[in-house]
Amino acid sequence: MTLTFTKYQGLGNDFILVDNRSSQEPLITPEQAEKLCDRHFGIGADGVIFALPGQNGTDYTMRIYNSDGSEPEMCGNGIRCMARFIADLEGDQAKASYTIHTLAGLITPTLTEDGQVRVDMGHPRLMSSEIPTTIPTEKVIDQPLEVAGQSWNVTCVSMGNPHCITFVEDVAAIDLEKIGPLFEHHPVFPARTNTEFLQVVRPDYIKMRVWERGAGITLACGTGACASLVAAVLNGKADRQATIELPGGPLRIEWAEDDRIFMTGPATRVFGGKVEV
Ligand code: ZDP
Repeated sequence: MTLTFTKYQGLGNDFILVDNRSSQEPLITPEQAEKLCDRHFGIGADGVIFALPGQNGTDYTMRIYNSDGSEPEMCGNGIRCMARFIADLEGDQAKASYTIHTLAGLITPTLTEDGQVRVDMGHPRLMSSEIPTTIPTEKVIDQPLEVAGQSWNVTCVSMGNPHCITFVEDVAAIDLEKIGPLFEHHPVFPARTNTEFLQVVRPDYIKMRVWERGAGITLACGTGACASLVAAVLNGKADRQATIELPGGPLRIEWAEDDRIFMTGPATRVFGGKVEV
């Protein structure tokens, strides 16, 4: 079959967007998505995102396949791209704000006048069972974890998807290619995990590098930036509003007093096309 797609990117975290309004199920399989994400034999992307009809009274439903074909619950950069994509699809009918159902619950992106997308990401979850992790404390805040023969102090936060955060002196010095997979597949994370390495430069400015579950090294991770701010606040290292500097550029993250997280950043159309799957 021929699939019509549009590519978008948010800080270099890139996605193939599919207009899936005609069906409740994604138009392609996880295996087909994995092939399309391949940077040499396919279109190239960190994941495929499907804009499906809404559920529970929402405007749309978002589903996503990672570049390895696995399905995460949520995707922060992806939902900014999806908001821009549906506004582009709807043209004159486009709204400033959309309600989107995801496997992590209701997410609400707003297209702002300065061309950014601000997303109400909902609440962070901290209970070990919600991450999920088998690290034997109720919450995992600054707990030791043995990885690659070294002890790391980790904090675990779920933004619907799992994140393991650790603070380092110099993010540039981390051998992500080697260490990332060892965190992702560590036996204490039954659903695997995304891993963020943070260098706190100032309480309102943090550098972050990420190894993503199912996608490896990416230039940015929205849910990861949100989880990182929460972890930095819980460890007494950051303000509740900060800029998270990713290899692909900065994201503005805010942990509001009512416990909701807001993420603000760009989302840009790259190109569209048709591909045989
Ligand atoms: O949880 C996972 O398996 C992630 N790979 C999902 C994608 C997260 C993303 N990078 C983000 O911005 O939140 C898209």
